[in-house]
Amino acid sequence: MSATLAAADLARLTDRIEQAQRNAIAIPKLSDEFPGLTLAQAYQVQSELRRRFVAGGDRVVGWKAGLTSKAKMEQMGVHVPGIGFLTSAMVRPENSAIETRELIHPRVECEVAFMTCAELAGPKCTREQVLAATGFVFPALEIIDSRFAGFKFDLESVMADNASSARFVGGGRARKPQGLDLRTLGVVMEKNGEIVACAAAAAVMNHPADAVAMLVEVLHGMGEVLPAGSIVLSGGITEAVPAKPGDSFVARFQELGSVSVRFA
Ligand code: OOG
Ligand code: MG
Repeated sequence: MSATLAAADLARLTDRIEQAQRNAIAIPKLSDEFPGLTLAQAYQVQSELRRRFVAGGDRVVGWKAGLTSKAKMEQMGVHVPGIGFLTSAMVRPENSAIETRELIHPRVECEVAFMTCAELAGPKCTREQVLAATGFVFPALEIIDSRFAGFKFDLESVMADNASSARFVGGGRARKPQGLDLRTLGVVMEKNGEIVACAAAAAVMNHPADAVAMLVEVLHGMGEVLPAGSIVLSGGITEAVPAKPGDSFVARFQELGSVSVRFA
């Protein structure tokens, strides 16, 4: 068990992330300023960020798993998955225009989203438990925006930065997971009408429900549970695609319909 951050360090590191996010100005990755930052300390920063947002009136509406596909891991050079929290301030309606100027260097990911109908908790969570606690799955686009210069980071820095969470959009058709094969579920991502990525959802840890199980286990380590009624993003199936003002994205999912977003 690594040492926890002293209160002054925790406040300083959390300030850095919060200011970078509020001002949409990139900062050096956190481990440059604080060498030796451990993963446990990084999650301590993330939890402090969450506490501040909730104190400011945001609601935690769910959680996300990140770096859960090989495509994402290779793209970012980080080969361990992690988690982040999702708040009411990050949700945008289907096909809405994302304010690009509020972000630093946004990228778009297509993901299978879960809506839970029972609590999930504990040190060991299985795919079967996740599926039994899932009310429905639906297609989502996540807009990530690393607060770090050049979108470059290590595992510790990115988890302190709430796994680059910025915005997300749900759409398509909600379906019960029973009767769907979430491994062979295909997705095609289009940017400005051209196909830019395609894959099957098994790219996410062989089964996207396994990413939710991983998330529950990491939450347990933080002393948290996944409440019923949580939205969970299971992680980008393909690599993330950069977005500029004027760009539009559509992810077309087999069985689940499509979800779209635009950038203003
Ligand atoms: C970290 C967040 C990754 C995903 O779906 O894999 C993520 C990043 O790549 O900036 O959200
Ligand atoms: Mg993601």
